[in-house]
Amino acid sequence: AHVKLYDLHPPIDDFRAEALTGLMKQQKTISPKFLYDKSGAELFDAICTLDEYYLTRTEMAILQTYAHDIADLISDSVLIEFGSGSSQKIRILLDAIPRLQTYIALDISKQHLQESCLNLAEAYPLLETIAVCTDYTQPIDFPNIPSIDKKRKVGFFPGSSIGNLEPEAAIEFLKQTGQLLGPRGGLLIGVDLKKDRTILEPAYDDRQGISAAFALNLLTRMNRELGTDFNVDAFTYRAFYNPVGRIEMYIVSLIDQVVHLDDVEIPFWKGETLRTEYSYKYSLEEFRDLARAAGLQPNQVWTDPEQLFSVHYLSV
Ligand code: AVI
Repeated sequence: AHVKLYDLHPPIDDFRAEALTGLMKQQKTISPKFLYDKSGAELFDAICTLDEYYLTRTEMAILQTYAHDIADLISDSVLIEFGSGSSQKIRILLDAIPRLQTYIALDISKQHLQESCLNLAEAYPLLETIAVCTDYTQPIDFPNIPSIDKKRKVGFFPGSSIGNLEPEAAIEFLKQTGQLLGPRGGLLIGVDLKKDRTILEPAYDDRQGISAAFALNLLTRMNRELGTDFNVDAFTYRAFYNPVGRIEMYIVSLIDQVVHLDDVEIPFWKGETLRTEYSYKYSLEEFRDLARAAGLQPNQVWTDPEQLFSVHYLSV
Protein backbone atom coordinates (compact mmCIF):
# COMPACT_ATOMS: atom_id res chain seq x y z
CA ALA A 1 0.00 0.00 0.00
CA HIS A 2 1.15 3.51 -0.76
CA VAL A 3 0.35 6.77 1.00
CA LYS A 4 1.60 10.14 -0.17
CA LEU A 5 2.62 12.25 2.83
CA TYR A 6 2.83 16.04 2.86
CA ASP A 7 4.52 17.19 6.04
CA LEU A 8 3.48 20.74 6.94
CA HIS A 9 4.07 20.07 10.62
CA PRO A 10 4.52 23.24 12.64
CA PRO A 11 8.06 23.52 14.04
CA ILE A 12 8.80 22.71 17.68
CA ASP A 13 9.34 26.42 18.40
CA ASP A 14 5.61 27.01 17.95
CA PHE A 15 4.97 24.64 20.86
CA ARG A 16 7.64 26.34 22.98
CA ALA A 17 6.36 29.83 22.17
CA GLU A 18 2.69 28.93 22.63
CA ALA A 19 3.34 27.04 25.87
CA LEU A 20 5.33 29.96 27.26
CA THR A 21 2.65 32.52 26.36
CA GLY A 22 -0.08 30.28 27.76
CA LEU A 23 1.74 29.59 31.03
CA MET A 24 2.36 33.30 31.64
CA LYS A 25 -1.35 34.17 31.42
CA GLN A 26 -3.43 34.83 34.49
CA GLN A 27 -5.60 31.82 33.62
CA LYS A 28 -2.88 29.46 32.50
CA THR A 29 -3.92 27.70 29.32
CA ILE A 30 -2.43 25.59 26.53
CA SER A 31 -4.17 24.85 23.25
CA PRO A 32 -5.78 21.39 23.12
CA LYS A 33 -3.96 20.65 19.87
CA PHE A 34 -0.83 19.98 21.95
CA LEU A 35 -2.57 17.09 23.73
CA TYR A 36 -2.00 14.86 20.70
CA ASP A 37 1.57 13.61 20.76
CA LYS A 38 1.91 9.87 20.19
CA SER A 39 0.81 8.86 23.70
CA GLY A 40 -1.85 11.57 23.71
CA ALA A 41 -3.32 10.26 20.46
CA GLU A 42 -3.32 6.74 21.93
CA LEU A 43 -4.96 7.90 25.16
CA PHE A 44 -7.58 9.73 23.14
CA ASP A 45 -8.31 6.54 21.18
CA ALA A 46 -8.77 4.81 24.57
CA ILE A 47 -11.20 7.55 25.68
CA CYS A 48 -13.26 6.91 22.56
CA THR A 49 -13.91 3.32 23.67
CA LEU A 50 -14.96 4.19 27.25
CA ASP A 51 -18.51 3.41 28.39
CA GLU A 52 -18.84 6.96 29.69
CA TYR A 53 -17.68 8.55 26.43
CA TYR A 54 -20.90 8.14 24.44
CA LEU A 55 -19.76 10.48 21.64
CA THR A 56 -17.77 8.12 19.42
CA ARG A 57 -20.11 5.13 19.37
CA THR A 58 -23.17 7.36 18.97
CA GLU A 59 -21.68 9.25 16.04
CA MET A 60 -20.61 5.99 14.40
CA ALA A 61 -24.12 4.61 14.82
CA ILE A 62 -25.57 7.73 13.18
CA LEU A 63 -23.13 7.43 10.27
CA GLN A 64 -24.00 3.72 9.88
CA THR A 65 -27.72 4.30 10.03
CA TYR A 66 -27.71 7.10 7.47
CA ALA A 67 -24.70 6.03 5.39
CA HIS A 68 -26.73 5.80 2.20
CA ASP A 69 -28.35 9.21 2.56
CA ILE A 70 -24.91 10.64 3.29
CA ALA A 71 -23.34 8.76 0.38
CA ASP A 72 -25.87 10.35 -2.00
CA LEU A 73 -24.66 13.77 -0.91
CA ILE A 74 -20.93 13.18 -1.08
CA SER A 75 -20.19 10.57 -3.75
CA ASP A 76 -18.21 11.95 -6.70
CA SER A 77 -16.14 14.18 -4.46
CA VAL A 78 -12.74 14.23 -2.87
CA LEU A 79 -13.16 13.61 0.85
CA ILE A 80 -10.97 15.69 3.16
CA GLU A 81 -10.97 14.75 6.83
CA PHE A 82 -9.92 17.32 9.42
CA GLY A 83 -8.23 15.63 12.39
CA SER A 84 -8.31 12.12 10.99
CA GLY A 85 -6.92 10.42 14.12
CA SER A 86 -7.11 6.68 13.61
CA SER A 87 -9.22 7.03 10.40
CA GLN A 88 -11.93 4.65 11.64
CA LYS A 89 -15.09 6.68 11.04
CA ILE A 90 -14.19 7.35 7.44
CA ARG A 91 -14.44 3.60 6.79
CA ILE A 92 -18.19 3.77 7.33
CA LEU A 93 -18.43 6.33 4.54
CA LEU A 94 -15.96 4.52 2.28
CA ASP A 95 -17.96 1.30 2.63
CA ALA A 96 -21.07 3.18 1.52
CA ILE A 97 -19.25 4.86 -1.42
CA PRO A 98 -17.14 2.15 -3.04
CA ARG A 99 -16.39 4.37 -6.06
CA LEU A 100 -14.79 7.13 -4.04
CA GLN A 101 -11.41 7.94 -5.59
CA THR A 102 -9.51 10.20 -3.25
CA TYR A 103 -9.30 10.60 0.52
CA ILE A 104 -7.14 13.25 2.15
CA ALA A 105 -6.42 12.95 5.87
CA LEU A 106 -5.26 16.01 7.80
CA ASP A 107 -3.82 15.52 11.28
CA ILE A 108 -1.25 17.14 13.56
CA SER A 109 0.07 13.84 14.93
CA LYS A 110 2.46 12.66 12.21
CA GLN A 111 3.26 9.14 13.31
CA HIS A 112 -0.36 8.33 14.10
CA LEU A 113 -1.39 9.84 10.76
CA GLN A 114 1.08 7.74 8.79
CA GLU A 115 0.18 4.50 10.53
CA SER A 116 -3.56 5.07 10.24
CA CYS A 117 -3.34 5.99 6.56
CA LEU A 118 -1.22 2.96 5.77
CA ASN A 119 -3.78 0.70 7.46
CA LEU A 120 -6.53 2.40 5.52
CA ALA A 121 -4.68 2.13 2.20
CA GLU A 122 -4.23 -1.60 2.80
CA ALA A 123 -7.93 -2.05 3.46
CA TYR A 124 -8.98 0.14 0.50
CA PRO A 125 -6.40 -0.53 -2.23
CA LEU A 126 -8.36 1.28 -4.95
CA LEU A 127 -8.57 4.48 -2.95
CA GLU A 128 -5.96 7.21 -3.44
CA THR A 129 -4.97 8.00 0.17
CA ILE A 130 -3.13 11.23 0.88
CA ALA A 131 -1.86 12.25 4.33
CA VAL A 132 -1.20 15.88 5.23
CA CYS A 133 0.48 16.53 8.56
CA THR A 134 -0.68 19.99 9.57
CA ASP A 135 -2.28 22.12 12.25
CA TYR A 136 -5.68 22.47 10.63
CA THR A 137 -6.76 25.10 13.17
CA GLN A 138 -4.42 27.53 11.39
CA PRO A 139 -5.16 28.75 7.87
CA ILE A 140 -3.87 25.84 5.81
CA ASP A 141 -1.57 26.49 2.88
CA PHE A 142 -2.88 23.39 1.23
CA PRO A 143 -0.38 21.36 -0.80
CA ASN A 144 -0.84 21.46 -4.55
CA ILE A 145 -2.34 18.06 -5.35
CA PRO A 146 -2.99 17.76 -9.10
CA SER A 147 -5.48 14.88 -8.84
CA ILE A 148 -7.96 16.97 -6.83
CA ASP A 149 -7.64 20.18 -8.80
CA LYS A 150 -11.07 20.64 -10.35
CA LYS A 151 -12.94 18.10 -8.27
CA ARG A 152 -15.77 18.82 -5.88
CA LYS A 153 -14.50 18.72 -2.30
CA VAL A 154 -16.37 17.58 0.79
CA GLY A 155 -14.93 18.01 4.27
CA PHE A 156 -15.47 15.50 7.05
CA PHE A 157 -15.02 16.85 10.57
CA PRO A 158 -16.35 14.24 12.98
CA GLY A 159 -16.09 13.77 16.73
CA SER A 160 -17.40 17.21 17.76
CA SER A 161 -13.86 18.58 17.52
CA ILE A 162 -15.51 21.86 16.49
CA GLY A 163 -16.56 21.98 20.17
CA ASN A 164 -12.95 22.40 21.26
CA LEU A 165 -12.93 25.83 19.58
CA GLU A 166 -14.61 28.80 21.23
CA PRO A 167 -17.63 29.87 19.17
CA GLU A 168 -15.84 32.79 17.50
CA ALA A 169 -12.92 30.59 16.55
CA ALA A 170 -15.36 27.92 15.39
CA ILE A 171 -16.96 30.45 13.04
CA GLU A 172 -13.52 31.44 11.74
CA PHE A 173 -12.63 27.78 11.22
CA LEU A 174 -15.86 27.12 9.32
CA LYS A 175 -15.29 30.20 7.11
CA GLN A 176 -11.75 29.12 6.35
CA THR A 177 -12.88 25.56 5.66
CA GLY A 178 -15.59 26.82 3.31
CA GLN A 179 -12.91 28.66 1.33
CA LEU A 180 -10.67 25.63 1.21
CA LEU A 181 -13.50 23.39 -0.01
CA GLY A 182 -14.60 25.84 -2.68
CA PRO A 183 -17.90 26.81 -4.29
CA ARG A 184 -19.62 23.45 -4.79
CA GLY A 185 -18.17 22.01 -1.59
CA GLY A 186 -19.85 20.52 1.44
CA LEU A 187 -18.99 19.77 5.04
CA LEU A 188 -20.16 16.77 7.04
CA ILE A 189 -19.63 17.65 10.67
CA GLY A 190 -20.30 15.87 13.98
CA VAL A 191 -21.53 18.03 16.85
CA ASP A 192 -22.21 16.94 20.42
CA LEU A 193 -25.60 18.04 21.74
CA LYS A 194 -26.49 19.76 25.01
CA LYS A 195 -27.77 17.34 27.63
CA ASP A 196 -27.92 16.64 31.34
CA ARG A 197 -24.65 17.13 33.21
CA THR A 198 -24.98 13.68 34.77
CA ILE A 199 -24.26 12.27 31.30
CA LEU A 200 -21.78 14.96 30.22
CA GLU A 201 -19.47 15.07 33.21
CA PRO A 202 -18.56 11.35 33.46
CA ALA A 203 -17.75 11.42 29.72
CA TYR A 204 -14.92 13.83 30.58
CA ASP A 205 -13.92 12.35 33.95
CA ASP A 206 -14.21 8.58 33.71
CA ARG A 207 -13.82 6.04 36.49
CA GLN A 208 -10.66 4.52 35.03
CA GLY A 209 -8.90 7.89 34.91
CA ILE A 210 -8.12 7.81 31.19
CA SER A 211 -9.42 11.35 30.69
CA ALA A 212 -7.17 12.47 33.54
CA ALA A 213 -4.16 10.65 32.05
CA PHE A 214 -4.90 12.25 28.66
CA ALA A 215 -4.76 15.77 30.14
CA LEU A 216 -1.77 15.11 32.42
CA ASN A 217 0.19 13.65 29.49
CA LEU A 218 0.56 17.26 28.36
CA LEU A 219 2.93 17.82 31.29
CA THR A 220 4.97 14.74 30.37
CA ARG A 221 5.13 15.95 26.79
CA MET A 222 6.35 19.40 27.85
CA ASN A 223 9.01 17.81 30.06
CA ARG A 224 10.24 15.70 27.17
CA GLU A 225 9.98 18.18 24.30
CA LEU A 226 10.48 21.53 26.00
CA GLY A 227 12.65 20.50 28.95
CA THR A 228 10.22 21.70 31.63
CA ASP A 229 10.42 20.11 35.09
CA PHE A 230 6.75 19.42 35.88
CA ASN A 231 6.33 16.89 38.70
CA VAL A 232 3.29 15.16 37.24
CA ASP A 233 2.37 13.62 40.63
CA ALA A 234 1.95 17.11 42.06
CA PHE A 235 -0.98 17.81 39.72
CA THR A 236 -4.46 16.39 39.32
CA TYR A 237 -7.29 16.70 36.78
CA ARG A 238 -10.73 18.29 36.99
CA ALA A 239 -13.61 18.55 34.50
CA PHE A 240 -17.08 20.05 34.91
CA TYR A 241 -20.01 21.37 32.87
CA ASN A 242 -20.35 25.12 32.80
CA PRO A 243 -24.01 25.93 32.02
CA VAL A 244 -22.93 28.54 29.45
CA GLY A 245 -22.74 25.38 27.34
CA ARG A 246 -19.34 23.78 27.67
CA ILE A 247 -17.30 21.20 29.53
CA GLU A 248 -14.17 22.82 31.01
CA MET A 249 -11.05 20.73 31.62
CA TYR A 250 -8.18 21.67 33.89
CA ILE A 251 -4.91 20.42 35.31
CA VAL A 252 -4.86 21.48 38.99
CA SER A 253 -1.75 22.04 41.11
CA LEU A 254 -1.89 20.04 44.36
CA ILE A 255 0.73 22.20 46.08
CA ASP A 256 2.47 25.57 45.85
CA GLN A 257 5.30 24.95 43.39
CA VAL A 258 7.53 26.51 40.72
CA VAL A 259 8.10 24.99 37.30
CA HIS A 260 10.86 26.04 34.89
CA LEU A 261 10.69 26.55 31.15
CA ASP A 262 14.13 27.59 29.85
CA ASP A 263 15.10 30.40 32.23
CA VAL A 264 11.52 31.37 33.07
CA GLU A 265 10.03 30.52 36.48
CA ILE A 266 6.36 29.60 36.38
CA PRO A 267 4.74 29.63 39.82
CA PHE A 268 1.65 27.56 40.63
CA TRP A 269 -0.20 28.02 43.89
CA LYS A 270 -2.06 25.15 45.52
CA GLY A 271 -5.35 24.79 43.64
CA GLU A 272 -4.24 26.89 40.66
CA THR A 273 -5.42 25.59 37.31
CA LEU A 274 -4.01 25.19 33.83
CA ARG A 275 -6.87 24.94 31.33
CA THR A 276 -6.38 22.23 28.73
CA GLU A 277 -9.72 22.28 26.92
CA TYR A 278 -13.21 23.59 26.47
CA SER A 279 -15.69 21.26 24.84
CA TYR A 280 -18.72 23.24 23.65
CA LYS A 281 -22.10 21.58 23.27
CA TYR A 282 -24.76 22.93 20.89
CA SER A 283 -28.46 22.46 20.36
CA LEU A 284 -29.39 21.71 16.75
CA GLU A 285 -30.57 25.27 16.14
CA GLU A 286 -27.55 26.83 17.87
CA PHE A 287 -25.24 24.95 15.59
CA ARG A 288 -27.20 25.78 12.45
CA ASP A 289 -26.96 29.45 13.45
CA LEU A 290 -23.21 29.08 13.96
CA ALA A 291 -22.87 27.61 10.46
CA ARG A 292 -24.90 30.47 8.97
CA ALA A 293 -22.69 32.99 10.79
CA ALA A 294 -19.77 31.42 8.92
CA GLY A 295 -21.55 31.79 5.59
CA LEU A 296 -22.36 28.09 5.24
CA GLN A 297 -25.82 26.74 4.50
CA PRO A 298 -27.13 24.17 6.99
CA ASN A 299 -28.95 21.34 5.20
CA GLN A 300 -29.63 17.83 6.47
CA VAL A 301 -29.06 16.90 10.09
CA TRP A 302 -29.14 13.39 11.58
CA THR A 303 -29.28 12.40 15.25
CA ASP A 304 -29.56 9.23 17.35
CA PRO A 305 -32.84 8.22 19.05
CA GLU A 306 -31.67 9.60 22.41
CA GLN A 307 -30.61 12.92 20.86
CA LEU A 308 -27.13 12.66 22.30
CA PHE A 309 -25.21 13.63 19.16
CA SER A 310 -25.77 15.22 15.76
CA VAL A 311 -24.25 15.02 12.30
CA HIS A 312 -24.88 18.06 10.08
CA TYR A 313 -24.41 18.50 6.36
CA LEU A 314 -23.50 22.07 5.47
CA SER A 315 -23.00 23.37 1.97
CA VAL A 316 -20.56 26.07 0.99
C1 AVI B 1 -11.54 15.78 20.37
N1 AVI B 1 -12.60 16.33 21.19
C2 AVI B 1 -13.83 16.44 20.46
C3 AVI B 1 -12.77 15.67 22.49
C4 AVI B 1 -14.01 16.25 23.20
O1 AVI B 1 -14.93 15.49 23.45
O2 AVI B 1 -14.05 17.45 23.42
C5 AVI B 1 -11.54 15.82 23.33
C6 AVI B 1 -11.63 15.18 24.70
N2 AVI B 1 -11.01 15.62 25.77
C7 AVI B 1 -11.27 14.83 26.79
N3 AVI B 1 -12.08 13.91 26.40
C8 AVI B 1 -12.32 14.09 25.09
